[in-house]
Amino acid sequence: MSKFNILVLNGHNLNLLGKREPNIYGHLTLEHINTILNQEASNLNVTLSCLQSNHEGVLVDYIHQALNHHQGILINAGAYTHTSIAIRDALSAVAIPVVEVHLSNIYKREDFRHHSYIAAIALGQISGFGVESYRLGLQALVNHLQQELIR
Ligand code: CA2
Repeated sequence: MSKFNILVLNGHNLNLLGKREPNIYGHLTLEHINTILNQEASNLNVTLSCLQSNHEGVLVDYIHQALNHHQGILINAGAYTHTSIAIRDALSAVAIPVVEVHLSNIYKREDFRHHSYIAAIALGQISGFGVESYRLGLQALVNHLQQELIR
C-alpha cells in the first residue's frame, strides 16, 4: 500500500506566527508547527508537503497542483477562510478530502470570523486548540483516508 501524501496549506500572515501577536496565536513559528506536524505524520506513516502563501491565487494554484499528488488537504486559509470563494471553489473542483483548522477559536472572536466559506465543503473543522488543531486535524484526515481504503 502506498503512503498517503497530505498537502498542508497555510494562508496569508501565518508566516508571522511566533513573531507577532503571541497573545492570540501563541509563540510557535510556522516552521515549528510544521516540524511537529511532520513528527505526527511519521507516526501516522504519511508524508506531508507544507506550503504557505500570502496570495490567494497562489493558494488556488497549490490546490490545483495537489491533483494526482496528494490524497488529502489540511488547510488554515487564515483570513481567506472568511472571504475566499475562489479557494472554496478550487477545493471543490479538485474533490480532495479537506480538513479546515484554526489556531484560535474563530467563534469566540469578531462576528466576521464566524463564517467560513470552506467549512461546508470540508470533512470537518477544528478551531481553538493552537498547534493541536493541526495535529488533531491531521489525525482526523488520515483516519478518514484509511477508512475510505477499507470500505
Ligand atoms: O485562528 C486562525 O488560525 C486563523 O485562521 C488565523 C487568521 C485569522 O484571520 C482567522 O480568522 C483565524 C489570521 C492569521 C494571521 O496570523 C498572524 C500571525 C502572527 C501575527 C499576526 C498574524
